[in-house]
Amino acid sequence: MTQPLRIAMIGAGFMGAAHSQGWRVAPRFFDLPRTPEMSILVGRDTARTQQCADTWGWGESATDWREVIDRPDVDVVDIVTPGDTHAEIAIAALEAGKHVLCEKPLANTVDEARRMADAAATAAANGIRSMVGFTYRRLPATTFARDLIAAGRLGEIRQVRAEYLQDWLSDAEAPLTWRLQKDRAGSGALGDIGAHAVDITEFMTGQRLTRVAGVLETIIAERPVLATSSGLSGSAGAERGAVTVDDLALFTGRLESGALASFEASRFRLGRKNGLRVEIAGSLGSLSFDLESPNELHYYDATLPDTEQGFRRILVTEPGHPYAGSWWPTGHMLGYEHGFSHQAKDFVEAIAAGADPRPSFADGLHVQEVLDAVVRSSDADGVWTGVESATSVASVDRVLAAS
Ligand code: SOE
Repeated sequence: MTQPLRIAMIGAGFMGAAHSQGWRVAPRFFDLPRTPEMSILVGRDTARTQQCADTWGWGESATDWREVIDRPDVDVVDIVTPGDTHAEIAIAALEAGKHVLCEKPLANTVDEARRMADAAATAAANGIRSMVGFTYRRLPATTFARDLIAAGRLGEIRQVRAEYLQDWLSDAEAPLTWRLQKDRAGSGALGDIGAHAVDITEFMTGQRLTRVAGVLETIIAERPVLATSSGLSGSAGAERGAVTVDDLALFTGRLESGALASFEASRFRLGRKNGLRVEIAGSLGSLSFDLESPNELHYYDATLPDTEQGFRRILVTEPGHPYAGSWWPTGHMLGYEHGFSHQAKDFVEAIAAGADPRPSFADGLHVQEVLDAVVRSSDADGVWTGVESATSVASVDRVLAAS
């Protein structure tokens, strides 16, 4: 029997269901050094939270997160609430000595993210670990792409194109949920899905963005207001309210090496449902990934004779591919939910090993700084804008990696 790791999860929405699945399944497929125990689910509404706890497999439910993070029988706090609450909960949990997993984007503002990264650094000195939930890093295909690039198989990185395309807001009558309100969500497509595109680019290339130039657009300015006061769910009435975030973000960035990357985050690309696509071209080859076909990585090897060149579809389900060996026989596919199990596995392993996992809160802060630079660039009509402290964070990482 391994020592249990008792988890309290704050938040009971879509991400709550996804994280629950990750915690529940990870110990059944991976041989973990400590067993995650789904102890307490915290939500706002007593009856609904208990119902979610029963459905998802949590031991008990509660409505006061402050009380829960102070409980001695809680080791890990998993935060899956809207962005405006991340900083307060994460800092309090770290100060209470709990390991913290926080959904992306880390916060709604750079200031909040910086305070969170500072709290994480202080806690790390006392053996408390923290991590941000950029789960798409943890798919076999994306991790394998990172490994190929790190091994030099693409040569010098020359160009990146990263886009995250959805269409669920194309309907002008879709209601004004919290994701469309700046005070709750921080930003729109930029923070919700553009953050993934930024993180996956930096993860795969091993480089950070140093400058950006971009434009943000709100395509539908007003939407039907939800009947509930929270704006989280409920039916929409005749009243309309202002959308205060972007619907579409287009930007260009420069990586540390000087290579250019182009980004698009849209919830208006009709027909594209959850298309996180990344294409990276180097001097020796290219890689292409599309989340709508998550088990495939397309690899173009320019070192082959001209007559044999062409994109090769690699089915990333071999036992030798990252994470894949613990699941099904070759060719039996993984999907969206598996990233959450891999996230749970990696976090538990880091805690047990006494190691700081990635993406760290410092990584999350850096992504927040990129998003903030895009907003500042857009406000200034698209001028090139420096990503605050990119160099200092990058050099801190290099020091950590070397130690
Ligand atoms: C939004 O639609 C969303 O659920 C994001 O919030 C998630 O991070 C992304 O994985 C899928 O899309």
